[in-house]
Amino acid sequence: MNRRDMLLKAIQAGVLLSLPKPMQFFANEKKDAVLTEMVGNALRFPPVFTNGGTMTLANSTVQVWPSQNTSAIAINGSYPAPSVVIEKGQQFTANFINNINEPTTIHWHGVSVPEIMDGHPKDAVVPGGSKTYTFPVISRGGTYFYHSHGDMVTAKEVYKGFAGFFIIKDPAENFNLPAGEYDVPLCIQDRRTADIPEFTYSPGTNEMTYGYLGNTVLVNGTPDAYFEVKKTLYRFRLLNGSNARVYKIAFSDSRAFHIIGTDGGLKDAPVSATTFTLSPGERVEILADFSGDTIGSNVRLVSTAFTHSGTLPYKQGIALDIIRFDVTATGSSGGVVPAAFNPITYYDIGAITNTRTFTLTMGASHPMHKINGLTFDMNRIDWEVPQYALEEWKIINNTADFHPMHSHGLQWQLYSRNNNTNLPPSDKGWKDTIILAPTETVRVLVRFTDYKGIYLFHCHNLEHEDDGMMLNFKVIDPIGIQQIGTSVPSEFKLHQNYPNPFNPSTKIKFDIPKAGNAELKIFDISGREVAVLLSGTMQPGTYEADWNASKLSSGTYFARFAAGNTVKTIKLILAK
Ligand SMILES: [Cu+2]
Repeated sequence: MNRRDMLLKAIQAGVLLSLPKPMQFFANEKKDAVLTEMVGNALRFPPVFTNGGTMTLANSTVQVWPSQNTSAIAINGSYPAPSVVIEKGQQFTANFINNINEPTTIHWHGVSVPEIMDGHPKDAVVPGGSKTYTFPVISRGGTYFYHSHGDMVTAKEVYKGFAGFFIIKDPAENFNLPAGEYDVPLCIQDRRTADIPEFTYSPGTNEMTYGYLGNTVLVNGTPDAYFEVKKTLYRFRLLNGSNARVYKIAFSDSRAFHIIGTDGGLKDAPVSATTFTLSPGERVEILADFSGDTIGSNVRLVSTAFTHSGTLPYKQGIALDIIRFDVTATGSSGGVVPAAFNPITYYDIGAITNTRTFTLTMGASHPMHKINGLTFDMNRIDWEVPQYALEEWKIINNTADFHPMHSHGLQWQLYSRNNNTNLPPSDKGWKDTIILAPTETVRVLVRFTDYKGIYLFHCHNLEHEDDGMMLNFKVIDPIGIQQIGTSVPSEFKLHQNYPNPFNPSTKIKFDIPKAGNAELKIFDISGREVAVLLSGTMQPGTYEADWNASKLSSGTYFARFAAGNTVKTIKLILAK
């Protein structure tokens, strides 16, 4: 057995490892707190993308470190890629031109888009080719992310620069949060001091096992970044755009801040915290208050050290500086910490119709990382999910590594970690990427409401993803709902069910005159929800739902239909 095999066996067995550290790592390791003694570089902001414009992907020369050139894979010559800032309800359009020498795609991470716009590697744009990405922005206001999703080249392309913000603003969400210069996106990416000024990407076996980790942090592409703040409240939108690095975010003086948003937008209320975990692909928004700081002082945002198996160079859990905030002036953002945001309806674990189990494993040879013993096959559909069905996805991490698991096509809700439902604030809310610590099991509640089609479920450690830790699933027609005819009705309407009384099945017809959210739920006489027949975005038409009540006892039930401004209820009699 060679050393690599021993290593992998040990990982499989969950054994903590202590391997010799190469000298080079120490020679280049940045000492904690060095940043405060350095002048550093003013935080950069990517240019804002003009909606309807062109995104040209090309090998480009960019300046990351002062007076040095870096070879990047950039969009419109910019690293990081231009930031999309768009209002909910608008149509997003980008003409993507692929001028690099391999097929690739853009994935709009966390944003709900039709299958053919999702950037699945099956829909790759060939070298020299182009594609118009266009979709209505229907997702919640929030901080999203776009990046390469080319087949087995995602990790390299993201590392070399192919990633940017996709920020959705929702004018209906007006909570007097800090805005303008006080609303600051921070894309956090790790790189290697040994490779400065290049983004050299050359993963070996260890890096395919653990992920390609760096030992220095760029924020919005800025090394040793500082940002001058006034003595007031700021909104920071944190995006982990790293390939594999997990950060434990905190301020250097351990001060409290408020967590206000997760992957899918604002939480139901701000929650005070002093730290949170941010894994690749995740976003967390915070409010930080500098009003009590002294002009001339500074505080750093850092990743604090945490323990993790493995002592390889650049290992997970090393302490890292992220950005220094220099307090330079008085001023007021006018922003507040609201008492609450809009309520989030949390799914009811008792209402799930199906549980799927996904077991993550790590093997001894490529492909190493598997889900249910499988690796990615572009042409294989691994499971089908009925639209609108509420499902539990139980993900079991049988490895000694972190796996940030991500699903395309929806925002989901974490239900528990190791059966603990008391979740930290960065986990509670709308999520599309959930970190699994070594040997951890999570239960996630999942309901696809917006689009049918083929989407991806994968690890967002990009080395793991490219190694095949990714599966295809297909969102299919909802169970028991059919569209009747093609005519568009003139008003929202719920028809009386037939037959009624019934045993055990009945049909419920409803009319939807215009696109939008619709719900059709069944309640028993005590008001308990017993079935969700529909919950999500519907196109105009007349539909018929089949409801099978074979598992319920005789009695009176109510079907409640809510769509547009209409709420209608009918009485159903189950007579067995
Ligand atoms: Cu993974």
